[in-house]
Amino acid sequence: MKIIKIKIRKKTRKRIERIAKLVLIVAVFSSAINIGLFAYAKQITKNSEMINELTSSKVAQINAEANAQKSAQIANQERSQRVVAESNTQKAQQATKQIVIEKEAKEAELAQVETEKKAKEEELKQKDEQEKTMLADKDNDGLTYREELVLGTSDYTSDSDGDGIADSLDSNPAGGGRLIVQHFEWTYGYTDYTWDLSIHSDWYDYYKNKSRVNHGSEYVTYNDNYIIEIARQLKQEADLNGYSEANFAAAFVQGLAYVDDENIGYDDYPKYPIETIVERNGDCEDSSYLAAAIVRAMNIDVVLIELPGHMAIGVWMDSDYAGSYYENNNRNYYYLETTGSGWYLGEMPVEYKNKSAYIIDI
Ligand SMILES: [Ca+2]
Ligand SMILES: [Ca+2]
Ligand SMILES: [Ca+2]
Ligand SMILES: [Ca+2]
Repeated sequence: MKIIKIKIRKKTRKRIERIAKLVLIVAVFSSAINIGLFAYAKQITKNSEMINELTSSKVAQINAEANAQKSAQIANQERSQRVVAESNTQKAQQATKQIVIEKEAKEAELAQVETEKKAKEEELKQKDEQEKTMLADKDNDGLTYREELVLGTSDYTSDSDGDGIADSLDSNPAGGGRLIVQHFEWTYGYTDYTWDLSIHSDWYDYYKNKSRVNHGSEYVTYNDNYIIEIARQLKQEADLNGYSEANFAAAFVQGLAYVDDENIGYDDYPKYPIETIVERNGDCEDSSYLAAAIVRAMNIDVVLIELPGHMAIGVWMDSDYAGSYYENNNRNYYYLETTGSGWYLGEMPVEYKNKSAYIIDI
C-alpha cells in the first residue's frame, strides 16, 4: 500500500481538528448520554423490576392476607360449625342423659312400688302366720296360743304348771292357787288316828267342775296322784302295824261324816273322791268311790257293790275268809261297809243281807 500524503493547509487542519474535537465531544457526549441512558434504562428496568417485585410481593402479600383471612374465615366457620356441632352433640348427649335419668327414675319408682308391695305382702303373710300361730293349739289342750298367752301358760305342754291338771281344766294353770288343809280323825281297833291333809284347790276345782255321769267306775279315780299318795301312806301305816290294808283304808273313810244327798240339796249327786276328801263328807256312793279308789291304789282287787238304795265295796279275798261276800268273775269279793264306824271286811248290815247286788268292776 502506498501511503498517500495529503497536504492539508494549516487553516483547514485546524478546522478539521476542531471538527474532530467536536465530533469527539459529540461522540463522548453521545456516548455519555448513551451510558446515562443505558444506566437510566437499567435503573428504570431495575425500578421496574423492583416495582414488579414489590408489586408481586404486595400481591402475594395481599393474596396471602386474603388467603389467610379466608382461611381464618373458614377456620372460624369451621370452629363455629364445630361449636354448633359440639353444642348439638352436647344437647343430644344431654337429652340422652335426661332420658336415661328419667328412665332410671321411673324404674326406681317402679322398684320402690314393687318393694313396698312385697313388704306389704310380707307383712300380711306374717300377720297371717301370727294369726295362725295365735289360733293354733300345738299341745292339743283345747287352748289356742292366744288363750294360753292370756293364761300365762305354754302352747307346747298341756300341763304348764305340772300339777297333773290340763291347762284348760286348771283353775291356776300357770301355777299358784292355794292349799286346802283338812283334819281327819278315825279309830282303828283301839287306836285313834288324826291326819292333816292338804290338797291343792286346783284339784278340788278340777273335780268340782267335772261333768257328772251316771254312777259307776268313772268315779273311782285310783290313778289320781293325790289318791295314790293317800293310799301309799295308809298302806305304810297298816303294814307297819300289821293291819289289813283294806280294813284300815275303810276305817279312814268311815271316819268322814255321812251326809245324805238330800241334806245338801242334791239327789244322788255323786262326788269324786277328792271332793269327798276336801268336803270331808258324803253319802254311801261317795264314800264307796273314795274307799274303792284308795284300796285299788293299794293294788288290791276291788269292786263296787250296788244294793237297793245303798252302795258298798267288795274286796277280793281268799275264799276261806269268813264273812259276807259276792261272787264275781270266779272271785269272792267280801263286803266292806264305807259309812259309819267299826265295820270290817265281810261284815254286812243286816238290812242288806241276802239282797241281790249289782257288781261294778273297777
Ligand atoms: Ca294349747
Ligand atoms: Ca298348754
Ligand atoms: Ca296344770
Ligand atoms: Ca294348777
